[in-house]
Amino acid sequence: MTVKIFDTPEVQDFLNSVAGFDQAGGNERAKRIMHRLLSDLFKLIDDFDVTQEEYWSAVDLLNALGHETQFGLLSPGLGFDHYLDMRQDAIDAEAKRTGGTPRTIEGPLYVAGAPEAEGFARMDDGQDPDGETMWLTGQVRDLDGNPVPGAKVEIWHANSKGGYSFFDKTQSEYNLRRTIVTDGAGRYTARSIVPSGYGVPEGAPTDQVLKALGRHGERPAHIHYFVSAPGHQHLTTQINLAGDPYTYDDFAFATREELVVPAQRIDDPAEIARRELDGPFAEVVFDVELARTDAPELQVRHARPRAKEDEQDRASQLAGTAKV
Ligand code: MBD
Ligand code: FE
Repeated sequence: MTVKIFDTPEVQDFLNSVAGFDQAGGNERAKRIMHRLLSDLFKLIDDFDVTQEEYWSAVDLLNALGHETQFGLLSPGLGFDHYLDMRQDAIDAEAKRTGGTPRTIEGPLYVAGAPEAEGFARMDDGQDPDGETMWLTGQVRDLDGNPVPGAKVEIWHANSKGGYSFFDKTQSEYNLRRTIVTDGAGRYTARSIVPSGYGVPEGAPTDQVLKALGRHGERPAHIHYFVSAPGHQHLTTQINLAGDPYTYDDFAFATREELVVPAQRIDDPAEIARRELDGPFAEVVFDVELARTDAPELQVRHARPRAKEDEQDRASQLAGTAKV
């Protein structure tokens, strides 16, 4: 087929009308972005001779994604989350904000309001029969190596089946989700279970998209972190456990070399007794370095709709940073 209509005055005028350029109301940025988005898509339809069948199957897929609330899952799969990180890294570099533990994507499975503890928390509810005990610990420091006491370390991860509490209704409330405030030496410690990797549900709309690209929907075993402290830059990151088949083949593109951490199996009875555990365990050590900043908006996570979080929570977080 040789039909090409995109560059005709009719189509260009049509795009201006669709984007509301001839209307007084609305939002200028929304209009400009929509105009660009629709122009790119209209041109694509022309260039690839997209058929009626292809177009309407795409509409159907978008409906299915929305119906199953999977846009937040497809987003990292299509690289948007990592691309935003790459841009944020570049923005930080331009502003001479360098150093510290690297960021990586938040993902779609955070839930606000997890129980808070000082220094130590047990994160698992003891109900996962396949859960291997994990001892997860580390120190939060500034870029000069000084410990940061009182830092907030929010941790969330999957169970032995790769499921997250709240989204997986078989788990108890806030299972494997805790906020730990670092002790006087800047340390945090959690007793939990070793997470398994996550897999996009077979046959789900996100899986259909990935399959069409010849890709899989697997993530390696990983542990999510938000780390914040007054006077320091908020950090969103994750660690990927070494040795997982997907450690370097993550469908969500979250792996960074500095964030690959071994889980070391320990069966020395003295070490078991010292932690008051009942058997061998896997130890994971992850130290975090935070850059200093006086800017309140850099001390809190960016706004985004999150489970159980509302705008008021953010307002009080921002107010909290101004105090110290
Ligand atoms: C996850 O656990 C996750 O962290 C991401 C980014 C996507 C899907 C599942
Ligand atoms: Fe995750």
